[in-house]
Amino acid sequence: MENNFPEHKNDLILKALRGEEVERPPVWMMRQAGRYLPEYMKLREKYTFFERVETPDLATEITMQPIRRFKPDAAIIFSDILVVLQALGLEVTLNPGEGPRLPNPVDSPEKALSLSVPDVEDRLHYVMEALTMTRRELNGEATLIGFAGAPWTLFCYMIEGRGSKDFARAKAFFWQHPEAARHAIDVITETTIRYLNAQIKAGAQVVQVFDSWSGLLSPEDFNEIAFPSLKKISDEVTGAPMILYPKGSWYALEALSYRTKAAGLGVDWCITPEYAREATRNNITLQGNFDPSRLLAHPDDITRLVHRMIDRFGAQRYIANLGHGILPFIPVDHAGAFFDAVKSWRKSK
Ligand code: 1CP
Repeated sequence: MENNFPEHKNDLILKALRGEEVERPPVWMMRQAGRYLPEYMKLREKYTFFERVETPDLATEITMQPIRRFKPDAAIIFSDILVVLQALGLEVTLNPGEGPRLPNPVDSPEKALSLSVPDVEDRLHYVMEALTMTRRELNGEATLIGFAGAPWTLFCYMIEGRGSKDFARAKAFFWQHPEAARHAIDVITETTIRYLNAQIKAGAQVVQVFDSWSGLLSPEDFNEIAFPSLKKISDEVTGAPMILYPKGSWYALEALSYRTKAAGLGVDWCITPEYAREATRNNITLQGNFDPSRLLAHPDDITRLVHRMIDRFGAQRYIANLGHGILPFIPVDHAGAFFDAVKSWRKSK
C-alpha cells in the first residue's frame, strides 16, 4: 500500500540527523505522553493501559496531546517496548500503581529455546495503524518517531518478569544458560528488525531503539551481548534514520557512532556534552541529556539550564531532549518551559 501522507513542513530533526545546518536545535521529549498531563489522566481513568495502546484512535489521540500543547519538532508514537514480548507469545500485564509484569516469564532454558520469530506485522498491526493515523493527524508539522526496545533490555524484562534495579535474575540466566540466552536475544533482534521496518512502512520517519538497561553491563559484556544486536538492527532497518539510546553506556558511544549505521545517539545526564562530543569526534548527532528532575526547578532556571546545555553541545548535530523520560509529577508549565527554552535559544544570543 502506498501511503499519501501530508507534505512535511517541519524537517528540523531530519536535518539534524543528516548533519545539515539548522537555525536552532530540534526538540522533543522522551515519555512525552503520560501521567504529567491531565488530558492523559482522563483517558487513563476510562481505558486500561493496553486498551490505550491497542486502539489506534486512542494511541493517536494520546500521541497528539503533548503536540497540541507544546508544538515540539517530533512526536513519539504512544506504545510500549513490551508489546514485542506480547508478539512473542508472552503475557504482559500493567495494572495501575504496579508497573509491567509478566505472570509467566521465561524461567528455563527450554522456554528460551522454544521462542521463534512471529509475524510481527500481524501481531502488532495496531501499532502500524496508529502510526499511519498519527502521521496524517500531525499534518507534517512534527516528525513522527517509531520505537522499539533493544534486545538486551527486552531480554531483561522477559527473564525477570518485572522492572528491577539490577535485573540480577536476567544477568544470572545469561551466564547460566548462555546458549538459550543468545537464542532469545537473536529472536528478539530479528523480530525487532521486522517490527521497525514495518513501522517505517506505516509512516514512522525516525526510529529510536531504547536500551534502557545497557548500563548494567560492563564494557566487555556490552560488546559481547548488546552491541552485536544493536549493530544488526542498525544495518538491517532501512528507510529512516535511527537513534540509539544506550542508557548508562558512556563507554559505548565511540563504537556505536563509528561501527553502526545509527544517525543519532541518545545520552543521559551522567555524561558531559564535552565527553560525548569527544568520544564520537563530532561524527554523529547527539540527543539529550537534561536530567528530568531538573524540570522541578523554577521555570527561569529551566530556561537558563537549557540554554547552557545547548551552548555546551552546540546547536548543530544536536537534538534537545531529556536524558530519560519525564517524571509523572512534573508541572505542565515546567515541561512547557523546557520546549520554550529550546525554541528561544537563538533569540537569546
Ligand atoms: O499510564 C501509565 O501510568 C502507564 C505508564 C507508561 C507509559 C505512559 C508505561 C508503562 N509505558 C508508557 C508509554 C511508553 N513507554 C512510551 C510512549 C511514548 C512516549 O511518550 O515516550 C515509550 C517510548 C515507552 C518505552 C518504555 N517502556 C521503556 C524505554 C524507555 C525508558 O523509560 O527507559 C521501558 C523500559 C518501558 C517499560 C515500562 N512500561 C511502563 C513502565 C512504567 C515501564 C518501566 C518499568 C520499570 O522497569 O520499572
